[in-house]
Amino acid sequence: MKKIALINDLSGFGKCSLTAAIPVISVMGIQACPLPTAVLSSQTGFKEYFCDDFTDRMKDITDQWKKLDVNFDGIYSGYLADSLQIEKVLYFLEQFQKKDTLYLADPVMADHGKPYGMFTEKFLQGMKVLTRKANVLTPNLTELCLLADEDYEKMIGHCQEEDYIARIQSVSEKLLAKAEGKQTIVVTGILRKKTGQEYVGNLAVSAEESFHIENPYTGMGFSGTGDLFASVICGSLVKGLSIREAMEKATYFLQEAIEEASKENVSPCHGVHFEKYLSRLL
Ligand code: PXL
Repeated sequence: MKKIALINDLSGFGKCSLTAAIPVISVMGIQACPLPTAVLSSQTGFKEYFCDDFTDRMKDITDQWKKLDVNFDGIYSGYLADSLQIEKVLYFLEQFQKKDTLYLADPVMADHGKPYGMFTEKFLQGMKVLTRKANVLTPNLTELCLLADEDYEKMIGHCQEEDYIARIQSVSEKLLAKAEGKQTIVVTGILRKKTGQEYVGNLAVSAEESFHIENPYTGMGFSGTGDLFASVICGSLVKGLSIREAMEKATYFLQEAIEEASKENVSPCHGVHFEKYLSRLL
């Protein structure tokens, strides 16, 4: 059976990180091997939360796995609490990243132009190093701009223009040029208005191809949808699907769950009822 190492936190509420990745990877017929980076009462978007940081345990788990002599077909790293955790992931990659391992890095650090609590200049520099080692990157537009040293506010100033997606593509290409090997960048949650209707889309850019899939935007964003999206991409690519097939699968899985949560006014920090749609990934 194929295996994916999931380097992410375990949050009791918020349907994100490991509680999103484990069910998705499992239903896709792949063994999910969680390496928890922290255990939280809920994701950090809640007003208050308890967090038990696992930074010190990350190397211990990595070393024990090394002794087990296991191999991974995929490695997926998500939310990391600080730059020390980035170093622990780099150590994990030294042990387990082989030529044919698919490494997906989700550079979680900001959204809608605002950095998350863990963000520092040092964290960004660490994330730049980490993401260069990835085969696939899933930044949102804010994270793409941070990684490529571009001005996010200036970029979204062009959101009503014809060439908005082409502009995002050229920033992605700038980042691709800096990477060591072949990479695919999937820019997630791109919002734009066309003829009075708002759309949300994802743009995939690699050396070979570039394409953009978008759907009408419900006006609401929910905790964990980025993690669910990245999990489907990672599982699909490990199973040998193309990036286009992977993105179509992720959209088919999430679109209705997001529409339903928006209609039912689900509290955004609690996340969508993705459980009802897991069978779409079988
Ligand atoms: O969904 C990203 C994420 C994962 N884990 C934790 C978070 C967040 C986003 O805020 O707080 C703990």
